[in-house]
Amino acid sequence: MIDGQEPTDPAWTSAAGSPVSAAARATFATMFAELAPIGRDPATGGYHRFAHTAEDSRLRAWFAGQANARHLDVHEDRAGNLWAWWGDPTAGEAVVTGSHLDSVPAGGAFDGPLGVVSAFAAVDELRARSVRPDRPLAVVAFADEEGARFGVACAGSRLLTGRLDADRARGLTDDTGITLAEALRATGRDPDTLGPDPELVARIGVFVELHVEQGRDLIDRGAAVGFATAIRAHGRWRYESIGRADHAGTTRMQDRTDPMLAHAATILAAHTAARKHGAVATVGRVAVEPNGVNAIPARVRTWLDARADHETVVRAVVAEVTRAAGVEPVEESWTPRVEFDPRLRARLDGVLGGVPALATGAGHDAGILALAGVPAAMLFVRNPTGVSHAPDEHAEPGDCLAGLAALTDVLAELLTGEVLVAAEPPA
Ligand code: HGY
Ligand code: MN
Ligand code: MN
Repeated sequence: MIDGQEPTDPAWTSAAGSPVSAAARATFATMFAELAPIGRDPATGGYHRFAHTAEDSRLRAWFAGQANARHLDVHEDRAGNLWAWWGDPTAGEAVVTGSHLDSVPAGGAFDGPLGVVSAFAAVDELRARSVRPDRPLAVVAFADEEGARFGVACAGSRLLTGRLDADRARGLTDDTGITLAEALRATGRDPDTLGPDPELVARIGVFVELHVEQGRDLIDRGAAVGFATAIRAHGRWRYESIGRADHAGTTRMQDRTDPMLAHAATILAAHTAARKHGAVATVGRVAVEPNGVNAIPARVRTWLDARADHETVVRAVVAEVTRAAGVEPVEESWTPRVEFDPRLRARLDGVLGGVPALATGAGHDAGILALAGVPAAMLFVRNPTGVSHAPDEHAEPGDCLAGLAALTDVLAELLTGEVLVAAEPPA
């Protein structure tokens, strides 16, 4: 839910001590108010904004509208990501900022959109401060960051950097059997253009993503804004258990081949192994066929999301779950641990004057770009509920504005400083 989404709401317009201009405060609230109804379920307050759907098309239209209103040149890259350029994109290494607009099922309002809204508002604020960039700036909205429809997290940034093979991507299917290629065609795009764009990636001098915190670190440390130090290793695996479909009432227990038993073992093993290894593991999605109350299932698919500080720990958890499941899983996506560039972090910390630094268990496009060699950084904005990927996800207007001020300060430094990223971190 977004409280105070009205541009006139005092939470946004109160001038006392606000770190950003009145115009930016009003624009920020207006942008969130425009996004609020897109994909929102009035019954739960949750968001359904899946890739390459009608909601996605409305979000893309919104992005283009915001870019045009700021005279930024919009283009969609070969991976479906949206870019809005301030300055000539070929005039030197670009400073890029943004996030994503898609959501998980029944997702929160801030995961993704906060970074894109803040990026557009930061352009306004930079202009209000008469900052004259020495290099191009781009606002980006990465496609399909959550992988909620086609199963691969950060699909847009993985395609862009070549971490997701275009042929594999075209064949990914959603739970109705529609392929990504078909979904792209249905929204007027050509799936044959999908693929990496190394020339575009090479032009990114630095990427900074602002994101709502997905946890309680900043609450507990009493800070509105923080820095990311690392993203923990994480992946997704799909287990398929095959049974023999039959009648629930006439099939003796000793005669059954019920795949639900393997499914249950998978879940219990995930919880046991995660606690044992100090990891986290989640089974949040199941597909049962034919999914009838009075029919023994023919097939059960179980998706495992497992994460830990290091890859070896994640692999140990998955190995134990696999033993319990009795079947080898398909690895749908894998992201090794990412340590964000310490040189960049040291430089930006100098700008922000020492905000808390925290590792995260949430994956982000900034992590995928960092894995591709792009100097990347993340700013987090306090989430008073600590909840994410659910309607209770929240950020207070004052903290959103503190995040906007921090992002603006960081971008001003990167746009006008001599060197994008210092050769060595300061002593
Ligand atoms: O799943 C994640 O960690 C991210 O929100 N995509
Ligand atoms: Mn997310
Ligand atoms: Mn996100």
